[in-house]
Parts: sequence; C-alpha cells; structure tokens
Amino acid sequence: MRQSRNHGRAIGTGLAATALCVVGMAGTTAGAQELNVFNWSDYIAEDTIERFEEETGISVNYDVYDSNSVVEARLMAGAAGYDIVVPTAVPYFQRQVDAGIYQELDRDLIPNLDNLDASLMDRVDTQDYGVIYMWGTNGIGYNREAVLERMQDAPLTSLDLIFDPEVVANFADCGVSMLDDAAEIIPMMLNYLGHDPYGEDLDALQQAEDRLMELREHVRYFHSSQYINDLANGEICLAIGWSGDVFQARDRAAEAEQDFTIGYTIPEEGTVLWFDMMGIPADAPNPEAAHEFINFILQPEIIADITNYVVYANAVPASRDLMDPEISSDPSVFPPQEVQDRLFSAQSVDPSYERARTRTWTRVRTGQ
Ligand code: N2P
Repeated sequence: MRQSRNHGRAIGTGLAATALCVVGMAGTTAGAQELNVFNWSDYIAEDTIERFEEETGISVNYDVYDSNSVVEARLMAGAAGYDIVVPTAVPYFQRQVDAGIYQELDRDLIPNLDNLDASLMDRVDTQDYGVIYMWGTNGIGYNREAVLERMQDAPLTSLDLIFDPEVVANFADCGVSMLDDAAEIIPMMLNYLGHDPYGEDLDALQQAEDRLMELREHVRYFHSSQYINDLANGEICLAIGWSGDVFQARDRAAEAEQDFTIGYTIPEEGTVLWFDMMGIPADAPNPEAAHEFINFILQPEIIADITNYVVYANAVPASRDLMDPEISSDPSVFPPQEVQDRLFSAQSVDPSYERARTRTWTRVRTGQ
C-alpha cells in the first residue's frame, strides 16, 4: 500500500493529496501491526498519527482525499484495504452502511465512546457503525480587502456574494471558486432560491442549473481543497468552502503575514451542516487496530488538538476546555442555537433524483 502523510498545513492541498505521497518507515518491521487510514486532506493535527504510533506500536499508512465520491468509488469496488475511512454522514456514510460495506462497531473496544456528545450523535442514524470525527458548515471564505476594494457594500453575510450573478461579476478578476460536489452546492443553491434543498423537484433543479450556468463564467474553478492555499496566497478572493478549511486559509494567511485577512460567513440564507463519520469497512485488514484508533481519537486531549489544528468542531464536549479559547468560543466554529436554526442537515434523496443532480453538476462544471 502506498504510504503518505498529510500533516495538514505543511503539505496542504488535495491536489497534493494524490501527488505528494511520501514513503514512510511503517511496515518494515516483521510482525508489526499496520493500520490503513483514508481521511480528508487538511483534517488532522501534525502529530496525531505519530502519537498514535508511539502509544500503540501500530504503524499507520495515512492517505488522503478531498471528495466523498472518491472514497465511495474505492469502497464500493471492494478490497480497498482501508481500516478507517471518514465519509460525510449523509448521504454518503448512510448509504454505504445500507450497502453493507461497514462493520458494526464493537463498543467494548471503544470505551471512549462515552466521551461523545449524545445529542450530536443522535443526529446521525448510523451510530452503530461510526462515530462523528468532525462537523462543520458550508459557507463563504472571502478576502476581506480584495472584496471590499471591488465592492464597498459587498453583502459579506449573504450567499448573494457568489450566487447573485451581478454581485459575483465584481470578483471574477480576483478569483472565485466552488466546491466540486453536486450534493454540496446544489442544495445550497436550491435553498437560496427558496426551494426545499432536498425536495427532489426537477423544475427547481432546472432553476438551480440555470443560475449556476449564469454564474460559471465568473468562477475560476470547481475544486474541493485547492482553495485553502489559494485563499491564503491571494490567488482567489472568494470560495464556497468548508468552515475549517477557510479558517485554515485564514491562519495560513496570517502566518505568512499577508496584507489581507480571510473571513468566513455562515450565510444568512442558511446552509448545510454536516457530520463526517469514522467507520471501519467490513473488509478492513486490521479491524482491531481500527477500533484502537477510534478510541485513541476520542480522547479529549487528542481531539482538542485536532480541532485546534484544523478548526473544525468535534463531538467530544470534554475537549472544549482543552482547546484554544479563540476556537472554542468562536460562534462560526461552534454555531449557537440561533445560528443552527437556519442551518439544514444533509438529507438522502432518491437515486433517480441523485442521478439527475449529478448530471446537472456535470453540465455546470463543463459548461455544456
Ligand atoms: C477537510 C474537509 C472536510 C470537510 N479538508 C468535508 N466534510
């Protein structure tokens, strides 16, 4: 198996996810246990894996992706060789569980399950098969100076910034990006246009497509990890992205002492709130080590470190006090109830609608 380490900030983008695979030392000792982890890029602290290896003697092969579709395709093909994967709860993890490709967690091997926030875990239907790793929102990352320079009264708290063709046209020259994912962007657009994001209404889907087609000339690219570095470097000035990724861009910009700042908006029109789930594939080569890994991650100090580094919320309340107070008290990381009230959780849709949505997205991406 290919071995790679993505220590988040240092290595960076999902472009790098496939390109930058460093051959590690794992697996060279006869009889040593191995664990194959497949996680999102920019989604773990720098030393988490090292600490796990030191504590358990298990060598980790750590590989990264930036798209749920990639994980799903590999798992559905079978014998992917992973012990831990981290798909988004709905629709991905849920339908993968329904397809029978995960094993039920052996709760006796994960005493730290007790550390999980029960009310958050109750929001996912698949808790016998996975635990929440991190959760967050989809929103807008923006370069405050570049945006305000082009539009003094830019609607910084609204999806109008990107979804209103007249507004976004102001920013085409400084660079606009969107996540490359039908199930992320189309529900946001439907909701913005006043439709039920998961209502499976084909007329509404057509309206979303028409609007996205109108916008696409102002969009530099559709990609789900490159925007972190590009926002941080000033290569782009607006992105629809995931909360923690935008905060990482903000931190990288500050570290590089850029003369601009990156902001993140949970749009006032509402947006998706999601949960990413750690699960163990049914054909995992080393399920015992996988349980050990989940148990390790669920320790408050370990998961607090991860949140500190990737700036996504976790589901272990005892980690809150161990976090950087700027993060634990940030309402855009841990949205308070009044903000959560305008968020919607992802919902599964009928496969035929899902195919229509995917085709719509292909047309939007390619412009045809
Ligand atoms: C990490 C992105 C994870 C969030 N870069 C997607 N659910």
